[in-house]
Amino acid sequence: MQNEIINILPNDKDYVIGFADMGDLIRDHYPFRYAIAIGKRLDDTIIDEIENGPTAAYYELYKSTNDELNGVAAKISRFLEQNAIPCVPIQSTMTDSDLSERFAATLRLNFSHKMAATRAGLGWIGKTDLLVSEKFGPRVRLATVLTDHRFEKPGVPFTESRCGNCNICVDACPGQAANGRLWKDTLDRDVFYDAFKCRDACRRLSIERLDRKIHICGICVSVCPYGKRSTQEG
Ligand code: B12
Repeated sequence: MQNEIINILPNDKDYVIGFADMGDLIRDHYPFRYAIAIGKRLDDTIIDEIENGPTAAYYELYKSTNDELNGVAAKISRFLEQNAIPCVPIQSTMTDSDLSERFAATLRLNFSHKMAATRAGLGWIGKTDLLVSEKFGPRVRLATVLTDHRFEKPGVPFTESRCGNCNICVDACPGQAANGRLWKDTLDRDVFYDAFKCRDACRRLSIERLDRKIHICGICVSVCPYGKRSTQEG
């Protein structure tokens, strides 16, 4: 079953996939225990160019990557359904129904793609709260499919950060959103990273550089040495 799912990916050069046992982590909101975490690599040339803030090319890449990921998640869901396995794809982006009062007050959705990715063994959470994948660093966008099918070979979860003393993303963040503490899976987001400061900086840079009232930045994605290392390795 896992190999058949892996074969649904368009290629293995630009994608990572992992299988997670979520235990009770999402039980309050979803009647599923297992997750398929999917990451799509972001184009290195475009990511290298956003070291000082977002560009029009990055905004286009953000939209096209969401579309591609949603398509892959839908394909995997169709395959599971054809095999009579209940599942639900979680979109890469937010939908209008996500924009609740609770979200406005917390900037938290009921589902975290990054949590599925760490549980699937794809990577850890960096100091500016990005999923740093072993293969492509933070240069990935994510989508997830939830299911109640128990996979034969789930990934080994990451439970702590591998960022060590590196503070490059912390120093580069235009919103000064992170305080440099290392993530582990018992540490809440708000202890090491301020999502509101991040959002304010995303908004300011999107207006200044793209003349749009959106929230994109990407500087932390661009400067991470793990992502740059994956560029050098091709
Ligand atoms: C709301 C949101 C925002 C908010 C708040 C961001 C935040 N970090 O919480 C704002 C507007 C600020 C924002 C900004 C950006 N965002 Co945004 N955003 C989201 C969204 C829609 C929900 C995030 C959420 O609910 N967070 C709530 C907290 C609690 O969860 P979390 O931060 O996701 O992860 C925590 C837990 O998962 C926990 N955890 C992880 N493993 C485990 C295991 C266990 C056992 C436990 C208990 C906990 C645990 O660790 C994390 C830190 O505490 C997600 C999509 C999604 N549904 O996941 C995208 C997402 C996080 N954003 C993304 C991106 C790329 C960005 C930007 C770079 C914008 C841009 N495109 O230019 C910036 C920078 C963000 C940053 N440095 O984190 C990507 C991140 C990809 C990656 N490699 O990590 C996501 C996943 C979208 C996607 N489909 O790929 N975003």
